[in-house]
Amino acid sequence: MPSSTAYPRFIAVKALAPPAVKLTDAIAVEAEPYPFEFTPATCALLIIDMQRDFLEPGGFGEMLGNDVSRLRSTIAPNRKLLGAWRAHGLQVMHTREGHRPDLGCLPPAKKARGRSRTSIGDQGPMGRILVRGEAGHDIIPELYPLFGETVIDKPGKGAFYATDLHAIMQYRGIRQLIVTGVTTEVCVNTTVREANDRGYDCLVPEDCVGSYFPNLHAAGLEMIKAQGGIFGWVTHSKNILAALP
Ligand code: TIU
Repeated sequence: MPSSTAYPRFIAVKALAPPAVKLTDAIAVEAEPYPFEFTPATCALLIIDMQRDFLEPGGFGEMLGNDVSRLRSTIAPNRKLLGAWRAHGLQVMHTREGHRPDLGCLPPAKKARGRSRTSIGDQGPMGRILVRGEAGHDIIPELYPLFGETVIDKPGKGAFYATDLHAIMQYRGIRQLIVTGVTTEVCVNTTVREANDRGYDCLVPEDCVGSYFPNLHAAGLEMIKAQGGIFGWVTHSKNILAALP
């Protein structure tokens, strides 16, 4: 029999040692207006409306007269953050803005807004614009949801209005959100405000949200973090990645 000293006991003990920080521990992320403290196990990544209709030519975003290429810089940082959330087994949720094929959940005022030649529900190059089940309504392939990740179909700009998002968060014990996606001043901002009024803390990584308008993007972030974090916190995704165990 070899003596026990032949075994690399020290290395084995090191390998078995628990991580210094657990996913159920609170950690702090450098953010504005002050560090965001969160518990990864109860903090979901909520990716707003990264749909072909907003990020690709021929969809709703372009129909509104926007340069959709402006949103594409958000894809790579979102992929990185999503990869980290998945690797840690943390909760991921995606939203899609759109309407029932019968347009029953489309307010007539939203249909009429903008006075454009084509509007929501009309045929476009990626199918009927902003209609559930159409190619343009779906999430871009780069960030496509995995089986088991929650997808919230929302008729409005906010992810809580006329959806079961709040109930799902309650059932799963989600208390904080990292909110990313498009657009900063419209659906991201509305969702952060709705979450804030329901008692949730929201952290927005500035490189993972985007707008067709740089000035509104900046203002959208400013509004979230102003007045001591009136709606939430703003950071860069590198700070979140650095803070994860
Ligand atoms: N138009 C615009 O900036 N945004 C939207 O209509 N929806 C979302 O922000 N998702």
